[in-house]
Order: sequence, then structure tokens, then C-alpha cells
Amino acid sequence: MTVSRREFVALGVAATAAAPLSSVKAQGMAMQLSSEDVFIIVDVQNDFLPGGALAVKNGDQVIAPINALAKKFANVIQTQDWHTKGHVSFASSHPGLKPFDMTNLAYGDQVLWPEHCVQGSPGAAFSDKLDLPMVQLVIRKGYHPHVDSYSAFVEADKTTKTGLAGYLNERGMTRCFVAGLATDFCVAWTALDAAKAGFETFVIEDASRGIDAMGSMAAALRNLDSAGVKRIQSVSILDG
Ligand code: VGL
Ligand code: ZN
Repeated sequence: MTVSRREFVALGVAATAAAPLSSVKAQGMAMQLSSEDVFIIVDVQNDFLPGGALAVKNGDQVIAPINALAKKFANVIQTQDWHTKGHVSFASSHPGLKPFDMTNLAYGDQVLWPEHCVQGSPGAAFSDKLDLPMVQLVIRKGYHPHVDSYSAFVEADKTTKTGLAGYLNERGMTRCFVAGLATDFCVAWTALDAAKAGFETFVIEDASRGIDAMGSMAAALRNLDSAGVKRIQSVSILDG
């Protein structure tokens, strides 16, 4: 028996992540973009991609959806993890400790990482597979030697601001769409701070990939959900 498209939808089996655009629209999941929306592309840098110093599993799979999404937005910005040599977030700066160990710093708990995204190094460069000539701003973060910054808004001391909220507010932005690497660290922290700063905030899940160290993915998704950050798929975003 062949089932027509209409019957298929009526059977209620069309509401999957891979739902075709027609059913996405029908179910009200589709989103029309406006000039008040900004796409924040987080840390798509060589060190977070396969072969990099802090490679995120399947991190390269974010590039195609990000390239496609960026064309739909009137406002696109990128973030760039940009650490000093000997940065406090590197395990190598803490004798006796190793990558993925936790330590306690002046501002609280800190996961220690392999050396990554050192200012001016090839690992800190954006992937050359990105096709993003429309990017309006690159916000660098993590450049204070003694403070990490997963978030593109506020550093890990929870006090030092990067200036991004001011920039977005001055430009009249109201909604932030966040994607990139890594879902459970810089994407999640950026989205949480965007929501805190008063922006309606979305994480585009299929255009992001996570590190998932010690339950960090489940924790990040819990935090996003309770902060009211919506998790969506690229297919729901219509052209602006
Ligand atoms: C990131 C760990 C350390 C990220 C940056 O981009 O998610 N994660 N630095
Ligand atoms: Zn970093």
C-alpha cells in the first residue's frame, strides 16, 4: 500500500528532526528571520576540528549547515577562542595536573584543557572550509591570561564583560541564534548569557557538536532548557 503525503502527516509520523519543510511549517516550527536576528557562530577553529588539539567529535559536520544558515541572516558574527601562551585554562600551566582534570581557581572551578587556540597559531585560525564573507564582527575571548571565557558575553569570573551585549543592543538585535563548537561549553555558555542579557535565544542543534566530558552535555542541555533557551534544527529557519 502506498501512503499519500497527506495521510502520512495525518498518521503523525512526520514530526522528526528530518521533517520536510512542509511539515515543519504546518506544525508551526518554522521561524521567519528579521533584521533584529543575529547568528552567532561559535569557535569553528582548527583546534576544535578533527586533527586539532582539542578536537570535538564530528566537529567538521557543523561547517556545511553553518555555511548554509549564515546566508539567511542579515547579521552574522563569529567568536574566536584566543588564549595567551601559558593560559590558566591549560593543564600544562598546572604541574601535576592533566587535560580534563578539574582545578579550583580564584573565580571557581575550571576544567583544564590541552593547549589550544593560542593567539596567532594555526590551531586558532578559523576553518578554511567556512564560507562566511558576510561576517560583521569577530569577538575574541579567553585572552586574559588568568581568566577563561567559554561565553562570548561574560568571562569565567562572571564579572568581566566582552562588550558583545552592548554591541548587539546598539545594533537593535533582539534574538540570538547560536551554533558551532562546542555545544556543551562555548555554545551553551554563550546562549545562557545571551538569554541572561535579555535576548530571545536559540541553539541550533544540528549545526553544533559537543565535547561531552564527564556528563557535560546532559548538564548543558538541562541548563539551556531551564533558562528558556530554545533548541531548534536548521530546517526550521526560513529565509529572512
Ligand atoms: C571551548 C573548551 C575550552 C569551546 C573553548 O569552544 O567550547 N571548550 N575552550
Ligand atoms: Zn579555550
